[in-house]
Amino acid sequence: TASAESPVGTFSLVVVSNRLPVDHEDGPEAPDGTATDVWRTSPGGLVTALEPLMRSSGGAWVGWPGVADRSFEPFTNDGINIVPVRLSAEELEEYYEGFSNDTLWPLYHDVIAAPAFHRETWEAYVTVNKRFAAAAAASAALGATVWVHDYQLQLVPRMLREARPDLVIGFFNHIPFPPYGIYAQLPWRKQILHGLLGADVIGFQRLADAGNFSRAVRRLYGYPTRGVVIDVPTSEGQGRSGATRRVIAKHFPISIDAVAYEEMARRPEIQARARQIREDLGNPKTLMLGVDRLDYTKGIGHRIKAFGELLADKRLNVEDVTLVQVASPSRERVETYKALRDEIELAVGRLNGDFSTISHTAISYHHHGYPREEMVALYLAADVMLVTALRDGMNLVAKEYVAVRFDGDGVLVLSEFAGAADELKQAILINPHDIEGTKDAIERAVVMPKRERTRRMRALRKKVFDNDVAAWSASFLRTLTGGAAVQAGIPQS
Ligand code: GDG
Repeated sequence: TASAESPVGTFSLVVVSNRLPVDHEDGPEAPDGTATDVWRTSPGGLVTALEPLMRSSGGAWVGWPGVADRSFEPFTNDGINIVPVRLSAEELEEYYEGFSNDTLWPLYHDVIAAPAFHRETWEAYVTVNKRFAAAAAASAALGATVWVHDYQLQLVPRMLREARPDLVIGFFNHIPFPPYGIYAQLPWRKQILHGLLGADVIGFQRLADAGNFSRAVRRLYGYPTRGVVIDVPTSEGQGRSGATRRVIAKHFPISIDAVAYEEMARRPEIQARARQIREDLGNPKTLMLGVDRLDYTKGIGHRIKAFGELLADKRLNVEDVTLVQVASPSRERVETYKALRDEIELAVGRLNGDFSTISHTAISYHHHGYPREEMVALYLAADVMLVTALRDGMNLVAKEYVAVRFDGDGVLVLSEFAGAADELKQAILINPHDIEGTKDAIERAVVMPKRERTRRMRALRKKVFDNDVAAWSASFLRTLTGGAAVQAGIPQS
């Protein structure tokens, strides 16, 4: 039963994420002079994955609409019920840019950048998590399933459970969960675990992430864990009754809508665009590609260093090989990201200054976001895809490249520190910190014989098409609702 003071909503499935699947824009002025609202669907992977389910189950999506200091009433967009959560500009700075992106993000990515620990931003994180939890609780029907996403909302599962013990609560962490030695730095390490353990199922990208999480729970709370099951006392801290809840912490590697990517790649105009891209670059023998948000976790600097040394060593020639690097703008108000942009652009400028000729540019660098069609044309055009992340939850770019290559060609160079490496074992796997090893891998990719390319790509494509994003969400939800049924004593077939 729900506790007396919490209102109960009407939706049987509620998804909660920091950003809504729609972006707000100011529309034209209405005749009475008031501004109208225009909503555009942001076609992210998560929306694609959950759209059919949201429609068929009449689900609701709770999240921030992308503009600060504005309140919006719930509405329906494309058959999905949208519940906007208000954030002030100050909260955005403290909860989102501060605690989420300047504390948790670097901490969870192996402290590649130094995490900032500030008590004020933590307070804002708690306040905003409460607001998301309240909005989700008010939307969820009795006994509904609520699926909370990502590191910005780790306190929401517990807050929800306290308000609404009737709910089935899932959480999925899109980024890595760090080893205990790193996680332990967090001043609020116990509060975060307590927050997450409010869920029935906690999903991670990799087996290792789920293991790191369970280890942290054992170290900080001493709860017994058996495989994927953690026994959590129902009244933590007191627990004298000995009653426990079963929480599942397990890996569910996220994926993409592989068929949609392949379909796009088969469109004649996209193939024509791919040919045009190669031609505009002077038809290099080998086109290499990097596609990343401009983020220090993506190892863009390491990639550029390896490429520069290959040119300097004359193992590659600028007349033959071009690297296209798309670095899409990201978190531009966070200092570390401003510094990273300067660093990368300095490196690109130097490398081009040293190696480009009038007719051949070594790195074609683009600090832009592109339409999805253009990304697919770039994947199609690229002989070698470079994913050199220093740490990455999954890395969907690697899977998108594979899905697009219906021609069975193309070579993927993939960091073992990206979650995708657990599945995509037929890529050329690298340790991006090992510059010599990375150079060898890039050279190997450039000269790889066609037969080997095809053999590897066929195996990679099987992986990506077998575990697509629909399979991912189905598997998570099956575990979640199955798990709840087990707890309620419902026999499972
Ligand atoms: C987080 C985790 C995990 C990039 N630039 C453009 C563009 N993109 C698209 C890519 C891809 C997505 O953005 C990036 O996804 P990634 O998985 O590579 O990385 P994160 O953004 O860091 O995502 C990650 C993911 O969550 C899912 O759980 O895999 O590990 O860090 O889809 O194609 N798309 C367009 N224009 C661009 O310029 N249209």
